[in-house]
This record gives sequence, C-alpha cells and structure tokens, in this order.
Amino acid sequence: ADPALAAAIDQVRPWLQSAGRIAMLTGAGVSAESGVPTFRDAQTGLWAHDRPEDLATEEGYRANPQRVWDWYQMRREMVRAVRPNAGHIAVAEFQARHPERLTVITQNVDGLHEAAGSPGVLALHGNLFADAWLDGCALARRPADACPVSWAEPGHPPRCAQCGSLVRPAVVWFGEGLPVDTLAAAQAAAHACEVMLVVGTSGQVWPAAGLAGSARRAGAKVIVVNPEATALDDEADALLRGPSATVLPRLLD
Ligand code: BJW
Repeated sequence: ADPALAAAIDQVRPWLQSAGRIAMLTGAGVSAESGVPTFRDAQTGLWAHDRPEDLATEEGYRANPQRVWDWYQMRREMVRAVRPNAGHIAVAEFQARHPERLTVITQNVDGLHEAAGSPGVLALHGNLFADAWLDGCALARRPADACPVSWAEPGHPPRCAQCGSLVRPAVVWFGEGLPVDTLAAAQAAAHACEVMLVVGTSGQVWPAAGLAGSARRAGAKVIVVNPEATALDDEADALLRGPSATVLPRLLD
C-alpha cells in the first residue's frame, strides 16, 4: 500500500539474498504488534507515567522494592497473555530455512523470539520471567550453600522464605553490565555480518545501540526497520519506515 516502503524493500532484498551472514538487533517495537507496550512511546509507553530511574535501576528497586516488583509482575502477566506476531514468526522461519545464517540479538526481555522458535537468541537485557538475588543469599558462606532463588516468595516484599534476602527480576537495569558472554557473542555477530537489520528499537540505549555502528565499520550494510525516526538512522544504508510485523515477512520470505 505504501509505494516508498515497497520500493525500499525491493532495494534491500538482494542485499539479504546475497549475504552469507545476517545479524538482527531488535527492540520493543518488534513486540508492539503482539500487544506489548514499548518503553518510550509518549502515550502508551511503559514509562509514559513514570521515571525510568525509579523502575529500571538498582537504586529505584532499593528505594521501593514492592512497587517495582509489582510493576514487573504486571509486565509478566501482560506478556504471558500474548503471542509472537508475524514479525517474530518470519524471523524464526527464515532461520529454519537457512540454519546459522541469521543471528538474533535482542534487547527484549519478553521471550517472544524464543517462543516463535528462533534458536540461539542473544538476549542482552536478561529475562523478564527469571528471578535473581539482589545481594546474594544471606545464609550462604560459599555459592554452593546459597538458597535456590526459586525459594523466594513473590509478595510483600519478595523475599526468600529461608534466608530472608530480597530477590529481583533477572533483567539488566541502567548502570549494570550486560551478560559478558552474550554481549561478546553479539559483538562477534555484528563484526561478522554482511547485513545488520535494526528492528523496532529507538537506538538510545548503549552498548546495544553501538552494535549497528560496529557492523557498519566492519563493512556491513545497515537496514533500519521502524515506523518512526531513530537515533541509528544516520548509520543506515536503508530506512524501511513501517511496522515490523508487516515489513519482516516481506523482507524474509
Ligand atoms: C516499532 C513498532 C512496530 C513501535 N514495528 N517498530 C554511552 C552513551 C550514553 C549513555 C551510556 C553509554 N553507555 C552506557 C550508557 C548508560 C546507559 C544508557 O544507554 N543510557 C542512555 C539511555 C543515555 N546504559 C546502561 O546503563 C547499560 N549498562 C552499561 O552500560 O553497563 C556498563 C557499565 C556499568 C557500570 C558502570 C559503567 C559502565 C545497561 C542498559 C540496560 C537497559 N535496560 C532496559 C530495561 C530492561 C529491563 C526491563 O525490561 O524493564 O532495557 S532500558 C530499556 O531500553 C530496555 C530496552 O531493552 C532498552 C531499549 O529500548 P527499545 O527496545 O529501543 O524501546 P523504545 O521504547 O526506546 O523504542 C521502541 C521503538 O519501537 C521506537 O523506535 C518505535 O518507533 C518502534 N516501534 N512500534 C517496529 N510496530
């Protein structure tokens, strides 16, 4: 229906067809059409009525663990109720047809790429559904003695039934390092690819956003898929201005 978008898709399809290795960096926008809100949308975003530093930092959690825990519980319930959309599915089907050719690197914590069947997803910002200790298990003198984090009782506030220590969602908050091996694998994929697709992310959060520039400097073509402008548009060889559940099936068919 959109001639400019159709022309841009036609322009880049040969790049994908001839690329031996493709990397894809995804963000909240790929799950928007499943019904998961993005973070930064001014009206519908998860942070539209809150300050990110209150909800997505260790300091915010320590200041009010109950509030932040309840907010993550709300998001867990929201994501449990949704399904992967046509964009997630097109990616997984491409990977099934072309094993080892496309590496999915996601900033999302919702697990929807995995639910669609994508193998080896590099989840840079953790997992919404896993818990972790905030300060470790209070009883453990050595790691082997630690209470399993599953002993925590989600509640008021979320504490381990045995040792009383606080748990937190196993996601990466601002100021925290990304999982080292996952980030290294993502950087390797960015360096090795011939095409980097940047899909559904505002490109404002580092170090994830830096992967597009790394790929470009290593010689890859960078394709941004997003209905809106992003901080990474200057890195792009092509801008596909459309929603991912429409664009990805046409790009990866
Ligand atoms: C559609 C669509 C449709 C809508 N189809 N698209 C360098 C420069 C400046 C700052 C820093 C820097 N390096 C590090 C920093 C600090 C910080 C940072 O990046 N700050 C900037 C924001 C200024 N980074 C960090 O703190 C990181 N850690 C770190 O650097 O550690 C090293 C270190 C540690 C200690 C000391 C020193 C160094 C950690 C970042 C962790 C980010 N975590 C979050 C929360 C995760 C938990 C949770 O889910 O609650 O991750 S923040 C949040 O943003 C979340 C997302 O993964 C991330 C990215 O957001 P995303 O996905 O782009 O979403 P939106 O909402 O921004 O955009 C949605 C897009 O979709 C929009 O463009 C729409 O148009 C589009 N869209 N519908 C396609 N249908």
